[in-house]
Amino acid sequence: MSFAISADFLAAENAKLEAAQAEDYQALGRQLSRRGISIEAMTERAMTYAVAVPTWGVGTGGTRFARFPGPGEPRNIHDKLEDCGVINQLTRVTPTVSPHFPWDKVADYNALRQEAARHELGFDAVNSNTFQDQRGQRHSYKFGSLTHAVKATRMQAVEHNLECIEIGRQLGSTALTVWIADGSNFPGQSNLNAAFDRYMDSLRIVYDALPTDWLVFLEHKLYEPAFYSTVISDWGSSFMAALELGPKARCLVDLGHHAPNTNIEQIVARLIRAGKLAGFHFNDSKYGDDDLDSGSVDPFRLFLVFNELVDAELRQAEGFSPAYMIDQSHNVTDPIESLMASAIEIQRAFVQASLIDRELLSAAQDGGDVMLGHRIVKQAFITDVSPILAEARRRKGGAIDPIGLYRSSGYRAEKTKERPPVEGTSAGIV
Ligand SMILES: [Mn+2]
Repeated sequence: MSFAISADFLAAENAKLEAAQAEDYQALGRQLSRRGISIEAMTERAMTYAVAVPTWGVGTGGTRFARFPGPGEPRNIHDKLEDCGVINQLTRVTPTVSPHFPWDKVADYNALRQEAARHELGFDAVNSNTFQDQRGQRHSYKFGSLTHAVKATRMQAVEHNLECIEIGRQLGSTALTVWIADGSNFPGQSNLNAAFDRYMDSLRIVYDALPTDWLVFLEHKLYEPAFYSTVISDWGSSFMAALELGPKARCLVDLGHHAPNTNIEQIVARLIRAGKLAGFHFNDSKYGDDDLDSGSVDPFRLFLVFNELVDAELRQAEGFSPAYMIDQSHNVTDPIESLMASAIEIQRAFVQASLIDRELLSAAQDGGDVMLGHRIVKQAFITDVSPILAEARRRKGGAIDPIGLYRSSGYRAEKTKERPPVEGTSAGIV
């Protein structure tokens, strides 16, 4: 019998914090009331928010130089689901997982779906992997996959994506996320337009195989592992591809896949306007695709992205239905703690952006009152909505203090006993 955090333990830990939580919640409620905001409405709103956890995120990641495994790491998809279940049990904001193939391959996907349901989890977008060679693979992706110059290699990559759709269908997923590492390291290595044309040819086959209610998410990235050119390098290339493919193709924004200082919230606004925003891979960064914890380096940027999202939601922008996923690499922290902290920071940005009085902001913008417009946005950002988030968790049966509770539960120590270390776990960076 594997160790699980019991409902009794959770209730007992929460009981210790309930009085303080009630006090903080009431104080914030009075403050928000003076601003014409109902804390109850905000708490209910917080309770509706959800973000998917990547199955690859619960293992320790690594860099190009090394990987330092943590104790009690998940050894397979079954252990990963267990860890993802704990993240949702305590935060109540991550009810789905985003799986990755072939890393999460099993023989029976119906059984896997039921196993996830026992952890109160469902499946979000499935991710294909043509950025590394698998054992026994016929054609190598060293010089590309969906855009490879050799047709047989492209077709192998296409077949893998078709297989991912089939697996996803069995898991109850309705989207395929495609990120390719294809690109070049040297000027002259690749014909920039020919590579894009081949991408379109490959993606068209994948697109045509999508079930009616499915979407394909195209993920762009400006560099790494290719360091001179990337085939789908930016939102422009992604948008062009999605536009040519058709209504079931949308653009996925991984926050780390942009040059430093890029105005990501403006890209988000443009994609919303075009009805082409697929959703997000949330993470944070200082320099490049650092895959750090969401909200850990630049929480203001995360908030500004949500400012656009909440604006689009409230004005019911056409075709607006973004998928929210985390995509991080945890190298020096316990991945469960990092994912819980990140999910909470993402939910925080959602609630903060919801505090903005849209009519007042619009009036300030139209009236040329620059400082007022800025202050409205900034006031929402500096409001500490922690008591709302804690209350949303408490009401949904989660933990008032998820990381504190996780630590005192001894979960990791128990898993370390249950899970002897294995070679080559499938954790990484996407
Ligand atoms: Mn990503």
